[in-house]
Order: sequence, then structure tokens, then C-alpha cells
Amino acid sequence: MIKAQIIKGVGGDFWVRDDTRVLVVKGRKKLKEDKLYIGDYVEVDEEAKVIEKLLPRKNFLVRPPLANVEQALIILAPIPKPDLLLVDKLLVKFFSLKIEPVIVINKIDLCANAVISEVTAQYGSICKIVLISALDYNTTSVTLNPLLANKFSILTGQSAVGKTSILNCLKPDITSVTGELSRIGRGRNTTRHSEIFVLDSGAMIADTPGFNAFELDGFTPEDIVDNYIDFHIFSRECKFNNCNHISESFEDCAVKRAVSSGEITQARYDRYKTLFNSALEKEKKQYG
Ligand SMILES: Nc1nc2c(ncn2[C@@H]2O[C@H](COP(=O)(O)OP(=O)(O)O)[C@@H](O)[C@H]2O)c(=O)[nH]1
Ligand SMILES: [Mg+2]
Ligand SMILES: [Zn+2]
Repeated sequence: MIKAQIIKGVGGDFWVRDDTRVLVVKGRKKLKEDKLYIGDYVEVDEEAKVIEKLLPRKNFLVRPPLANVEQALIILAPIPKPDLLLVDKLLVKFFSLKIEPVIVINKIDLCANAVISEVTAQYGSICKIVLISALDYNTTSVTLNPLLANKFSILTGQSAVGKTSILNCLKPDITSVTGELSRIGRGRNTTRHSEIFVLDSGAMIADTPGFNAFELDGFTPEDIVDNYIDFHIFSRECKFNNCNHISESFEDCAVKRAVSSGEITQARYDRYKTLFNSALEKEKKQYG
């Protein structure tokens, strides 16, 4: 029995990878009913080529179904115009799942200065921000390889920012046993089924389809507060422990004071109010 990670599934076949190789195996009948996700760790009977057991997940996403994600690249670009409400939602989601976010500004070959300064002002205290152009293999690989090495990362963000282009740009770094896998997908630019690509650096990367319509389903107002992590150094000074930083007075709320002093941008705070209030609405609907 070996422990391996599922990197691709087509029909009833699963491609599983351990440190040394990739095997194509089947799921045990019982397991096919529990859904196996790309990224799942499993126990495999090498002789029978069958997955015997699903191991516990560290986290998972349902759409697309991906498990044990360690890092999420949130891709932005000067075109299409960044949807920062989507970025805020993704940050809440990823922090809640203990997935490390990194903001990647792509298409810096286009006029990107305005986007770079806006994104840096609003997110510089929250996560790493890196700049690339997927048209340029050298800077993309030099910038991303150290970030991606030896972890499972996903490419996320609105449509047309360049997620698939970034993955294709990095594909020359797939030369090992998994090169076989990249040939299977080559030429196809669709992102409908998930697959983890393994680079020579040990980086594991999955593309995801546009998160354009992504909503924070199941998140309570408290979840929103908890996952706005850049507010935390201020909210420690709020008068009340359960401060929601909206209805409290300026004197009682250190987050509001940080907004007025510019330590938190007004735009990020306004989006916080939008997400908090929408979580509150959903909660009211659910519990009357
Ligand atoms: N100028 C420029 N265009 C890019 C860059 N990366 C991607 N594109 C283009 O942006 C469009 C959308 O790219 P795609 O990878 O399909 O985006 P996705 O929807 O996020 O997967 C395509 O026409 C790409 O050629 C880049 O770095 N610079
Ligand atoms: Mg794509
Ligand atoms: Zn407060």
C-alpha cells in the first residue's frame, strides 16, 4: 500500500502521484460513491492498481472540486478591469480554509501602473503581490517558481485575466514523468476538468474556471469579520469584543478610525460593509 495524491481523474480512472512516480488506478467501488477530488490523498494498492482509502482532507473547494489546496494565486490584470469585490470574497474564502493567498498582477506588458498602485495600497498588508506577464516565460518562471515550489497551488480570478496563459507559460518546466500528462492536455485550452500539473520544481498547479459569479455561501457576518485579517491589528483596540465596525461609533471602533486615518483604504472598508451586510441578510432570511 502506498500513499499518493490524485492529480487527475477522467471517467473512472485516476492518476495518482507519490514522490517517485505517477500511476493510473481505479477507485474501489465503495469509494466511487464518496466523491474523490483532485488533490485528495489516498492509499493505493499498487499491485491491484486500486484506491483503497480516502485520507482526511485538510480543506476542499466544491466548485471546482479540489482538495488539500495550500496556496491560491489570485490573478489580476489591467484588462479586464479588476473586480476587487471578487478579490475580497476570495480572500475571505481562502483565509477561512487556511489557503495562503498571493496576488499576481499579470499583463504588466500592458499599461499596468494604475492597477499596481491601487492593488498595492489596498492589499499590501494582507498578502504577497507579484508582477508578471504570461507572454514572457523568463520573468514569469523566475517570479513564480520560488513561490510555487513543492506545494499545491491553484490559479483563480475573473475570466480573461490570463490564468490558463500562465499555466501554459510554465509548461516547459514539465519534463519529468509527468510530461506525459501535459501532452494529454496540450492544445486544449478549456478548463472544464481539473488536473494538477507537476513542474520540475515540485510545484503542483491547477487551473480553475472563472470565479466571476463566486459568492460567499454559508459565511456568517462573524466569518466575514474573522477573515478580514488586515482589520485585526486595529480591531484589538475596538471597545467591544464583538464590534462589527459598522454600527459602532467612531470613538468605540478602531477600525473606523483606521479608515479615517488612511491606514485602511476607504474602498476596502466599503467592500467589507457590502459583504458583512450581505451575510447578515442571508442569515436573517435563513432564521427569519
Ligand atoms: N498582453 C497580454 N495578454 C495576455 C497575457 N496573459 C494572457 N493574455 C491574453 O489574455 C486573454 C485571456 O487569457 P486566458 O489565459 O484565456 O485567461 P483566463 O480566462 O484567466 O484563463 C488571452 O487573449 C491571452 O492571450 C499577458 O501577460 N499580456
Ligand atoms: Mg482559462
Ligand atoms: Zn470596530
